[in-house]
Amino acid sequence: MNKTPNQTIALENQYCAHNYHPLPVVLTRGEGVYVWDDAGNRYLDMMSAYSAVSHGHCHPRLVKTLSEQAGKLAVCSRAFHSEKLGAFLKRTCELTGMDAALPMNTGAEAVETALKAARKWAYKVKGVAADKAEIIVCTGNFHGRTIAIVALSSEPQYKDGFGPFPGGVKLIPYGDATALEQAIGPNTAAFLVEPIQGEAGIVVPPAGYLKKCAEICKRHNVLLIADEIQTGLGRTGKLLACEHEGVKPDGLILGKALGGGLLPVSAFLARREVMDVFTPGDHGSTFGGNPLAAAVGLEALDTLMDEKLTDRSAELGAYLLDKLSGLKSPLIKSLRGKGLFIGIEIDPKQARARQVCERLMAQGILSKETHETVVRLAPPLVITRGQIDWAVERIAAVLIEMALKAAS
Ligand code: PXG
Repeated sequence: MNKTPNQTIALENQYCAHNYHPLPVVLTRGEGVYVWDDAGNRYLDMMSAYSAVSHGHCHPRLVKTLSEQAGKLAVCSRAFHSEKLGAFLKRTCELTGMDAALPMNTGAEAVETALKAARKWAYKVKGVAADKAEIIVCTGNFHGRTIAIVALSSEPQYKDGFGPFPGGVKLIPYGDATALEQAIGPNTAAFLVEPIQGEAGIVVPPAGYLKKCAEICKRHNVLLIADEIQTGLGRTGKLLACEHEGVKPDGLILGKALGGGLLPVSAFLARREVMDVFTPGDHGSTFGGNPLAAAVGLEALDTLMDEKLTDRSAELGAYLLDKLSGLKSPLIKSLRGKGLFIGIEIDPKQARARQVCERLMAQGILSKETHETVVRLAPPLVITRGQIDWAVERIAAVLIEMALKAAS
């Protein structure tokens, strides 16, 4: 017998760790920008699994590649060569201007890879004394959830109860290039940064920030490593968000959309000199670069280019931001973003972002709050103008309804 939504949610609550606080909806199907719940209700997905579903749900071309490869050879480990890995990584490098890539699965694993590369580069190439290497990161950063990565976080909850942490971390304010220059010392290996901070609430740094950081890093022989797990692959209206400032980082981290919305596929990419610090046995992953991931990753990149999803993101993101700017709601404290990567900051005196998301859900739009004050709008890049118009009408209605409630 089919379960009711409440039974399904209760089952998950009973058996799943309580490490998330999902909206009360049970999704069963997805196609393009839409997902459906178990009662058949349709929702416009304005969150895209934090940009993992940039291609839209179950893209037919990607599902075909996945199915064909799954029926041929799915997993064989890196103990052997496989047919598509070279082609996949060649395409990733060519599109991003990097020399070499190390394939992993989740974003956090690719960030870990970057940290290991940066440290080893510091010791073997830069000449930093053993165990002294430092990584500079920014307040508000989000790079994942492993112990080494939460050690980089400025968010107390991400660290609480998980110590002790590895050292060699310096935190500086985001958006402040002078702070970067002051923090750099002889032992600095790398500056790890998100070109736009996602989890912090779509925080766009001042214009010219990344460019200045790149110059400072170059001057001090420090690696600039861009975490583009969320901002990369078209999300902000350029293939890489670094391109908005003409910056080419020394190391680049990709994930999420690299798996075409079907699989966890990530990679750390870098200049040859950096990647060459890895020798056999230094680092790896059972599933990283498996045949299924390589086939889907390659097709995901080709689809992104063929469907001009980056241009769509630039054009439709500007369109969405413009329409939202016209709303003039007292609930909106600020609007920010680039491409289809937009945050609506809700005035906490008027409402909580979670309530806005709940009301949007009732109107057929799925989104997710960040840090209690920001509603994130990052739909699949295949969204159309008509679908944006539909969404903005509903967002407007929700904001009016909630403003009236707040005033009463
Ligand atoms: N870097 C950035 C910039 C991210 O947004 C990661 C690294 C980690 O990726 P994985 O694949 O390990 O999750 C992210 C992830 C969450 C959550 O609840 C994660 C992200 C965004 C919002 C919530 O874990 N982004």
